[in-house]
Amino acid sequence: MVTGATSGIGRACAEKFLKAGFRVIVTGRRAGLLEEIFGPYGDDCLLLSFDVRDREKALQAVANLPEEWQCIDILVNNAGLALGLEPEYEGDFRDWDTMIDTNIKGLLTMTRAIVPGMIERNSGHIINIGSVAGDAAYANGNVYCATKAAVKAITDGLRIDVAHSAVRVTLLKPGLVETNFSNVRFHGDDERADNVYKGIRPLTGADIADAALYAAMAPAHVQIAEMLILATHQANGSIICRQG
Ligand code: NDP
Ligand code: 8X3
Repeated sequence: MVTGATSGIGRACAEKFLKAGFRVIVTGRRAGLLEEIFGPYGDDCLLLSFDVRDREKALQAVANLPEEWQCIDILVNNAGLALGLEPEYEGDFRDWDTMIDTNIKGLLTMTRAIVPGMIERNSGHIINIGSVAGDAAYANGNVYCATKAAVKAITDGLRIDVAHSAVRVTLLKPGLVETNFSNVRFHGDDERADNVYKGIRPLTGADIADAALYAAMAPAHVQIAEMLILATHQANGSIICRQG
């Protein structure tokens, strides 16, 4: 299952896993996009449209999975977003709530819904999409960085709690990936979004999907706990060397 498969990293993960022969449950709020992208995969895909912030609906979606889709081997907990890039003392309360509800609480809801089955089967893999933003705050990143720091702690906590089982837990921490992320962050200001990737060759969703597939395909005794994946001219969340 890949959450947030309608765009960017989630879409690339779903497509990469499909190519590798997995059957994939793809989720996102935009049902039309799910149909457009994944409809052609036919029986290899199950399309589920729900908002990860709607706990009732998310839990129901998992509880009502058709029988042949109930044993989820891998959950890519990807749905998430940044909203705004402003000093903390000027932040927008609604943006903060949306980020916290999606990036932290939504990820926890999906984890709580799916991990018990993995524990019961003594098999499974949770791949959480964190960020370099969770390693250290960068200017004006404040609440978004905090949500990704929370994803890091939540992932580490889960890894401890399932260590008695064969379930594996991976945290992927991408740096600059060119997706719809910045358009969403800047509320549709495409020019401001484009500037984020000026003068540097950013990562692509496919680069992150490669890392996810690598972690998933590692031998059963190997747990890729964490990967930090940066663009070549990016050193951390704050230091980006732009050319030209
Ligand atoms: P995109 O905006 O391209 O994709 C975000 C995906 O998340 C969409 O499929 C969207 O689907 C889904 N989503 C957002 N909110 C919800 C919600 N409430 N319920 C269900 N699905 C939701 O951005 P990215 O692919 O870049 O982002 C994916 C993840 O990667 C995020 O967690 C982000 O924080 C993380 N990340 C991104 C980086 C980057 O530089 N791009 C770097 C590091 C981490 P829909 O709108 O259809 O619901
Ligand atoms: C997304 C990467 O550096 O824009 O998490 O926050 S960054």
